[in-house]
Amino acid sequence: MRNIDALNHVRGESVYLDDIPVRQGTLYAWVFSSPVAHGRILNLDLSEAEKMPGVVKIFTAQDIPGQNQIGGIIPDEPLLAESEVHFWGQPVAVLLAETELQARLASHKIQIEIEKLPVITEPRDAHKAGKLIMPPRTFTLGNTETAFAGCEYVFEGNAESGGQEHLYIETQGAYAYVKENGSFYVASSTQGPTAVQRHAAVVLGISMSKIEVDVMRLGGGFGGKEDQATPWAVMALLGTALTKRPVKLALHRPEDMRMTGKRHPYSSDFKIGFDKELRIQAYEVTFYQNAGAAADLSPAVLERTLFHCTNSYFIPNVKATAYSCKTNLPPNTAFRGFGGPQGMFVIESALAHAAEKLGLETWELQEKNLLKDGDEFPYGQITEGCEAQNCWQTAAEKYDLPKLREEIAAFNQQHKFLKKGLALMPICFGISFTKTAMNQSRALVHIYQDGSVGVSTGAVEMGQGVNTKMLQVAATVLGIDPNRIRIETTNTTRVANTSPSAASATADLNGKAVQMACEALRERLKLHIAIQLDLPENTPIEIQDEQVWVAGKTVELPWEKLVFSAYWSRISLSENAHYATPEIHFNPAIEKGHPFAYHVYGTALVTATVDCLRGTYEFDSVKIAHDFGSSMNTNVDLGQIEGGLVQGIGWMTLEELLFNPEGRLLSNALSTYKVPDIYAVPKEIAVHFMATQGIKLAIFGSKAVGEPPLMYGIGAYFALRNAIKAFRLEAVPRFSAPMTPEKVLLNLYPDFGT
Ligand code: LUZ
Ligand code: MOS
Repeated sequence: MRNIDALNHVRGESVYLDDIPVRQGTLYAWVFSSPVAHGRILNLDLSEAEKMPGVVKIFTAQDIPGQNQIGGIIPDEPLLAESEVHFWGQPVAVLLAETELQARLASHKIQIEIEKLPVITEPRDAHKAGKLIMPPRTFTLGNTETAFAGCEYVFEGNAESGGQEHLYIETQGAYAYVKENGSFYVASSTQGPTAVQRHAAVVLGISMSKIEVDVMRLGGGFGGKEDQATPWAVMALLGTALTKRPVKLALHRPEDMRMTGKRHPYSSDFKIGFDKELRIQAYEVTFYQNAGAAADLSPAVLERTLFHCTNSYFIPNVKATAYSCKTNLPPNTAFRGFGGPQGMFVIESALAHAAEKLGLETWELQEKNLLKDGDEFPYGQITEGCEAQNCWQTAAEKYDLPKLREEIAAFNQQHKFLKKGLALMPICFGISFTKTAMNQSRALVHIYQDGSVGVSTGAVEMGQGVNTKMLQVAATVLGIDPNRIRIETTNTTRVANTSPSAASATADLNGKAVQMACEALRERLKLHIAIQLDLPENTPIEIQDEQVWVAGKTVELPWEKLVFSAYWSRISLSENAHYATPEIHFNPAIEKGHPFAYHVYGTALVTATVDCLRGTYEFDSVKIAHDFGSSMNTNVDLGQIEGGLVQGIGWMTLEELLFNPEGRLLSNALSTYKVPDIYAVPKEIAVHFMATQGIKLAIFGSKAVGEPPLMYGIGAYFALRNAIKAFRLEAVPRFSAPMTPEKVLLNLYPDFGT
């Protein structure tokens, strides 16, 4: 089935936040933010700004009627700065004016006096200074100390990975107005409508029932709107509460890039030990996470780094420790993979490092240590339905790995200044929110009198195609034409207490709820048929292709007639279902449990060509064998693989966030922050759909697909590294991502300029 938004998107008819027609009297907001990364506010003078044309109101922390608090996991983050600022771009005041330009011009007249305080931008510096978001966490399996003592080979090193700007095409934004009687409406570009509702209630000092959050669709989220859509929606609501006028707040790109958090940069140390047969016996790793100036989702991201620190390998003795370090950067947040990719980059670096020392190819170590059924993860879950070796072997065979290696060797023989590199990248990603309680969902399904259907869930459509999947579930279970079904906006008055659309789990969680609601309606309609037709008990009844089948024969009762007759018999045609993922649990006191419903596996073969005079490179091909379970929509799923892969390649190779020592973002526009464009996309992307075991906790056996493919991008880093080494045998590039063309060049010619 084609993505239901496809035609609307290409016609430009899909409605995003900025397409919502504004009401009469709407005010436009502009956010005034801190011009330094750390300091004490000595004086804030709004008087000149207030006199500017069109300005209606400027509000600060002092105008907040409830609590000035938007922290999610830890209450450590004010909506608006009070006496101190902790990052460059931290919101301090919000200007409301008749036009956005007027609000923006007035913001230049705000006078702020700040006493500067020392700025920390690096996580290890924060760690040294004792600035931690929370106490460190450690996952252990077996005993690394005794295991290392018995190892034949032990290697140590470190690895760094950079942050990543989400660069959703639609920037953060919200539109709020008063309904009546002290209650409010807000349209928000958020992945987490309930997060907006909850924090707005706290800040406004009213109950959640007085705030309706509505989400049509997002122009991308990638985790950047899981938690960080909240402040902008709350500011719009606060502006509305203070002026009684509608307020629109939509960030411009430079403001969005400056004020919002990104993927967490990590700095890590590793130690890895092997036995004679090159099986990994022990692995110790310490992660220093750059959390930024407040907790945001960092504790959960840190946890997922620990969960995925061994990627798709079995390691019997593991000790993994992670520090969430408080720095003066915007609070870093969820980003596709949610700390998992950062953990995987380190184990892949450790394997590449070991291979280099042993004079082997990395893939020899990777292949030997892949997970299999019955293996234990460091967090206690036992591997079931493991596809790690299956994906690896399928990729190697289907794409003829030996031939690929020969071709690359031959190419490298023939070319002096062009060198190719190959890397294999296996992945293993756990599906479920690691916070067990968040794995719940609801759906509300109405069948209208004419046989058409409206479906509401907690799922937010952000371009990932979840609405298409929800529609497929409803159409399949009800046995009707998809054209009869409308997927409604995500709205807190229809579906309450939503978990954010995140963790790759949105289709599973909400799809299960849609399935349950539709099954209940279907059974009710069948009972109605049995009564109407006076059928003997246990007569098989089916509703398929909009027809009723009794004991295998159609009866003259098309869907529309059936629905109307049920309605006329006063049967409820609405159903609300609740789903909570069974089987999962986790005990953080001992860091053990069964946190994931299942795992997704895959293997990618990544080939790059480096121009060894210029340091530039291209990705020739990425060939993937991916574990989809039984994919319910191969178009949508292929789109997720391609998009995730390219986003991962961007993170690992092109996208470089630069902050100066004062904590100011230098790469604050697309002229200085490079995201993959069409030329950066691999020339060939091949995806082999592995029809693997249809996991029952996946919707219709179709495995979650959002985040896992991003981690194939890690292979791009190692493919480049191998190409560099093909040019200069003795090169030992540091494990430091992104591998930008500049860094490639420096690795090719380390003595240049000295
Ligand atoms: N968000 C979250 C996530 O709150 N918990 C998670 O485990 C998670 N995993 C991936 C992406 N977002
Ligand atoms: Mo996400 S990183 O699943 O919001």
